[in-house]
Amino acid sequence: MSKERLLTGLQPSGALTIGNYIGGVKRLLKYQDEYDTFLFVPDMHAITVTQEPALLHKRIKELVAIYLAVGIDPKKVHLYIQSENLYHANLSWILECHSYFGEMSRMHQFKEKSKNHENFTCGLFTYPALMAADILLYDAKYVPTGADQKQHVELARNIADRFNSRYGKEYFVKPEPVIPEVGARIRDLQDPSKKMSKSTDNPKASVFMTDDEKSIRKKFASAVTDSDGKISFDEENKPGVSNLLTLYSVFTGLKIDEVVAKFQGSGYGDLKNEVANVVIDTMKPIQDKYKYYLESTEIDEALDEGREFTNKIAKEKYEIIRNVVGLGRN
Ligand code: ATP
Ligand code: LTN
Repeated sequence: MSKERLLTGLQPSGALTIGNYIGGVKRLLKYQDEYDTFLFVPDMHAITVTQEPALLHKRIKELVAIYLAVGIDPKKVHLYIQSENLYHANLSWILECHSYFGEMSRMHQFKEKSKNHENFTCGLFTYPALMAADILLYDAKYVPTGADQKQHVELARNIADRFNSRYGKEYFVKPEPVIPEVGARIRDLQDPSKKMSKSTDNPKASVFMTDDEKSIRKKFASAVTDSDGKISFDEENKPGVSNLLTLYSVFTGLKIDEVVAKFQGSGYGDLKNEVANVVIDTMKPIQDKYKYYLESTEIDEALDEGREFTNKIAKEKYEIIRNVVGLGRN
């Protein structure tokens, strides 16, 4: 039996944090064996806000190198760049013409991102139609994302439904968002009331997958804790210490209770040091591979293959949809 399709993309908006690793990238390793997996770099989404062109090119490549370094196998996964497939933008236009101003205006991300700016782009507003095109072009059934993207996947589902009923056939598969169960949410090291995020302004707040040993140690050493001095897991009253315990747990596979027991009688300094050790031990081999891939031709080979493969599928789908809505000659 053929595998079901799963599709996702991570924006090349900055280096990935260990939060992204735990909550996003690591999951992909499991998916690549279970599903027909499409993994792409949504670079066209990135330019909805201003980007420095040279830096964007660099980040696209770095993101693909990270994927390969953690063990994404391009023999199993279709790995490609959104802008190298013109059908995404073409289908996006047709979908824009099948979505409503009202529903787009209700997207939380747009409301959030446009709130503090006088000048935001039209692309920022129509972004969910492009995201719907990314998904619907490939008949993807499952779309793993962070909770903040759930609404966009639901919109894609609604657009698919509307399109199918308007034209009287299942032209598009209705996608389902796959949101991780309340798993480990890694917190900001300087303000543990927030989640650790790649687009932080405070360099001490996030540990990046590519940080060297010295900076990982420094960041954990200066992580905000509390003045109680006792190691226990209490996310509400001791968010900083609980975050460190969570990190130790996810990086070693030990249960939280076991971690708490292990550190009974230790000080915060020991805990920070040990967390730094397990993070460094996990990241070191990934970083070595990352450096290797950045210099190798394997990135281009994987992306060329992904581009050829996905262009064929996307073209077929796009031609059907173009014809169905009455564009061009039939
Ligand atoms: P940005 O700062 O650009 O908004 P982000 O670091 O908050 O990015 P996203 O791009 O929103 O991350 O999410 C990418 C993936 O990483 C998602 O699957 C999300 O669930 C996961 N993720 C992000 N931050 C964390 C975190 N702190 N802990 C666990 N998982 C996370
Ligand atoms: N909007 C997503 C990135 C993204 C995506 C997609 C994810 C663009 N197109 C299609 C899943 C499926 C984000 O900002 N994380």
